[in-house]
Amino acid sequence: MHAFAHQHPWGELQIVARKSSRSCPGSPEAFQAAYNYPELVAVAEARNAAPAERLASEVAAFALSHEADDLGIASMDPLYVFEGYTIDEPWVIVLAPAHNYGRLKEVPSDETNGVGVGDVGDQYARGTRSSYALANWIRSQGFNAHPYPGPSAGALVLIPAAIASGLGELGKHDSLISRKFGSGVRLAGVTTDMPLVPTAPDHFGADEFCSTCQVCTNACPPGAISEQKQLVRGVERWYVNFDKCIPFFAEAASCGICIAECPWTRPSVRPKLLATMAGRLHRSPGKS
Ligand code: B12
Repeated sequence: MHAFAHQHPWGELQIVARKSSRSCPGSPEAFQAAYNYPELVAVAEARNAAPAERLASEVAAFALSHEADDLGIASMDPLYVFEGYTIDEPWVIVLAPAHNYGRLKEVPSDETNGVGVGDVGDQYARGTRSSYALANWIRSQGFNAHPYPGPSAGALVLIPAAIASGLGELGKHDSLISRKFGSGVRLAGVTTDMPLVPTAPDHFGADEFCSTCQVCTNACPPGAISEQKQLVRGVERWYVNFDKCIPFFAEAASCGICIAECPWTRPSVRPKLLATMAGRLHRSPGKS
């Protein structure tokens, strides 16, 4: 079930990236906790018979008190599953542990003793603990549940599931931008057959903002982020050239410049952007 590298088409890449981040001081310890998978408990025989609305709010309360800073719920879609894998459970809960902005700004860095990479590791570790705790709580209520944590998240493609669940919009840098944390957010998933209620998608203007913003495009050292949307597998959307991104990522022993530099990630700027974009969407609702 887990995200072991040899099970994935991009497993080789993950091994290279993990090895190179080991050469960054401070990062092995930070990342170790993300790969510390607890045991999954057996599914209880007695099922919690509460209605789906009640179960969904109990899931949210549990997750928010177990290291998720936000969450969303979506119906599972085969589009969220890597080719060659199946996920049978009908619901996906996407958990969002938020970055510490100051520490995220240090990725990559030679001078900070790997501290910035440390926050990436710390948030992955929180996602691992949070998703396992939630999966085990759901199992204790008599339903099946599987966690998808860490950098790789197993068979689950997290960003489209996160967007469908209302956690945010796809940014120009190909990562999720959330209303609450900007791009400074990690993701982890839990799939389940517990009856739930989906949370609505959230459109707050990040997509429109990205179409004129150049910050991540200009900040990306290998110039991997396209200025305009591209046709990707039949859909027009933001595009990152990973033939440029990945070599830099590996050589720098991790990188998070695009998400750290994103104006939405800056805590002092985000509220102003939300207000500006709310006004713009209100004036041109047809475009939203
Ligand atoms: C492989 C991988 C990498 C590889 C390759 C990058 C890539 N995107 O393919 C490398 C190592 C280079 C990498 C780098 C980074 N990654 Co990465 N990566 C992944 C991983 C494991 C799989 C992504 C994947 O398969 N991509 C291949 C295909 C599917 O990519 P794609 O066609 O471009 O599609 C992407 C998006 O467009 C979107 N998407 C796909 N289909 C659709 C359909 C629709 C309709 C929409 C709207 C969107 C959408 O999701 C895809 C995932 O990025 C995910 C975890 C997961 N299981 O989802 C994390 C993940 C995407 N990475 C993440 C992050 C943060 C990063 C980095 C900033 C590094 C860092 N410091 O952590 C950089 C940013 C690079 C960039 N600009 O995207 C986070 C994103 C969090 C967020 N805020 O959105 C994730 C979700 C990990 C996590 N658990 O939090 N990553």
